[in-house]
This record gives sequence, C-alpha cells and structure tokens, in this order.
Amino acid sequence: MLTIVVVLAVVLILAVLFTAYRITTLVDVVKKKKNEGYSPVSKNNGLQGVYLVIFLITGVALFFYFSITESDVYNLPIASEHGVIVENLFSITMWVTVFVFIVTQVFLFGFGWKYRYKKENKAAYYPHNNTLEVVWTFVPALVLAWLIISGLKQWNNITGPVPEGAEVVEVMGYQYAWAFRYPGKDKELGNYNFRMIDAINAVGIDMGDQNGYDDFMATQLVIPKGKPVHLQIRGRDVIHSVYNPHFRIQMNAVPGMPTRFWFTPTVSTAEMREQTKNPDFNYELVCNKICGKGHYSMRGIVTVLEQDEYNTWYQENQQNTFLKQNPGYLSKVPENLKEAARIASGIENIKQKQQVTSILSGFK
Ligand SMILES: [Cu+2]
Repeated sequence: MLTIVVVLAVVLILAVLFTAYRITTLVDVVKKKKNEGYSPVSKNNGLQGVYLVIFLITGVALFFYFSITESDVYNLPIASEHGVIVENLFSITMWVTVFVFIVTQVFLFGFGWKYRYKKENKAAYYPHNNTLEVVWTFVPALVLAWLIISGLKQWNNITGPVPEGAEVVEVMGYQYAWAFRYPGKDKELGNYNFRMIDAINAVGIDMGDQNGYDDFMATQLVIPKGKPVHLQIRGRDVIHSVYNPHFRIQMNAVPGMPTRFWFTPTVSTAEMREQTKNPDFNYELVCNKICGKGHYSMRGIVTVLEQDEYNTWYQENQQNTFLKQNPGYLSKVPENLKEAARIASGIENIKQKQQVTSILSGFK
C-alpha cells in the first residue's frame, strides 16, 4: 500500500513539474514573438564559429610540427629482424589513422563553422542514403580487417614455434627489478615452483628438477646477435611488461600466466654505439606497466654480443650456477638427486672425483 502511495506521489510531482515547465516555455514563446530582435543563439555565435576554424588549423599545424621535429624520439633505429615488419605495420597504421584523423577533424570543426546559425538558413531534410551507408561501413571494415590480419600474422610468428637452436632466457619481473635465468650447460631451463621463491631464489628454481641444477642467474640480459632468442616471461607480484623500443618488442609479465616470444637481434651493442655515435649507449629493458611506486627503477640493460663473444660470456657464466653460488639450497634437493645436483652445479668436480677414485682403486 505504502509503495503505491509513494509511486503515485512521485508520478504526480513529476506531472506537476512537467506542466509547470510547459507553461513557462509557452509563455516565453509568446513573449519573444513580440520581440523582433530575438535570436535563439547567443550574440557571439559567429565568433565561436571562427574559433572552431582557428582551433582546427592550429591543432593540425602543431600536430605536424611536433610529429616532424620529434620524429627522432619515436623513430629509434631498428635492431631486430621482425622489428622491420613491426615498424612497417606501425607506419601503415599511422598513415591510415592520420588521414582519417585529418578528414574527421576538418568535418567536425569546419562544419561547425560552415553551418553556424544564420537567420536565413534552413535545414535540409536528408534522412537516408544507401550508397553512403555501404561505403562508410565497408571501407573502414576492410581497412581495419587488413590491418588486424597483417598484425596477427606477425603476432603468430613471434609467439609461435621457436626456431631450432634458439637461446632460451627466463625473464622474471618483480617489484622492482628483473631477474634473468639461463639454462646453463644443458641448455634446458629447469622447472620452477612459485613456492620455492624467496629473497635469493628470485625465480623459484624447483630443486626437484635435474634440469635446473646447472641454471645460472644474470643481472642483465645478454643475448647473441643474429640468433633467435626465446624469452620466457613471468611476473612475481603484479603485471609488469618487458619492453624494448629498438627491438620493437613488448610483452606483459603476468603473475600466474607465463608469456613468451622470440626475436632475432640484428645489431650488437657495439655496433649501435657506433651507429648512434654514443659510446655510452645501452639497449634497455624497461617495464612498460606502471607497476608501483618503484616502477622507475625497473630499468634493465640488454647487451647484444657477437656470437663468439656471447659463447665466451656464456661459458664463463655457466660456472656460476645458482646452486654453486648458494650451496645452502642443496638441502632442498631430494636425497636421491643430491649427487647429481652437486655434479651438475659444479659444486663437486666430477673429473677430480674420477681421478681420486681411480687413484684409490690403484691402491687396492
Ligand atoms: Cu614493473
């Protein structure tokens, strides 16, 4: 009962308000008809039309001015194979959108000026045009489909099957740094287990998996030139993003959902230093997600080496396996794998051991 009363009251109040509004409008119309100088728009209507045109011309001029003067900032030299294709896709998309942008802005602001209120103007009645409908549905649909399909092709390529012999590196983003894990001598990354993550075991190397005993960690991403590099990406706390503009690469690092892609660097750090005439140049691996208050400090360094330099670097670093650096973690290795872990990690030198056993057996 109460609900009905409330609803009725609301309806009645609305009806009263509406009637009052109608009456005032009608009174206004009657009053204004008597007033000859009446205009439905404000006095500076013409001036506002001119403002629109000034805004259009200044906006478009500044858009081109900044695009041209700042082009060095966003047209960084390309340093990967697929970067050339990405750049091409980007340019085509850019030109298509620039064209559409200019045309729509001219219509938007130009028509605002052209069709500004004039007493003698009368609106034309133009309700429908089939040809126009078909053209502005199909042309954008075709252009967008083509842009998306050509982008998808490239996406499928870099996230698709990895070419044989690719270098594998695990990249772990966390608040606020990157951790890099290399597969070590066996070129096979060990499993990980998020329960194993702690202050030292940054990526959570699973001590139950034999492939992980020779894995080693690096403070920067070192990769060879001219060889496919497969990045296996993880996030530890929030979403981060692996980004480098020179390689034209970017991929989110998502907790609980490993991501990956592969690419082939084509310009070494040394070559890029020459090309940019900057002896301090370094490729950067930056986080492209605002991931927290320390986001700015997620600036990693990527070093691209010639293949032989890379081999030397790898051989030197594969001695420093995670387990050898942190032998305390041996206690987490299952009993039956401890011997294998000691040997694979280099804690125990297998050759020395063989020598000792053969010498000992000689005494028998
Ligand atoms: Cu981050």
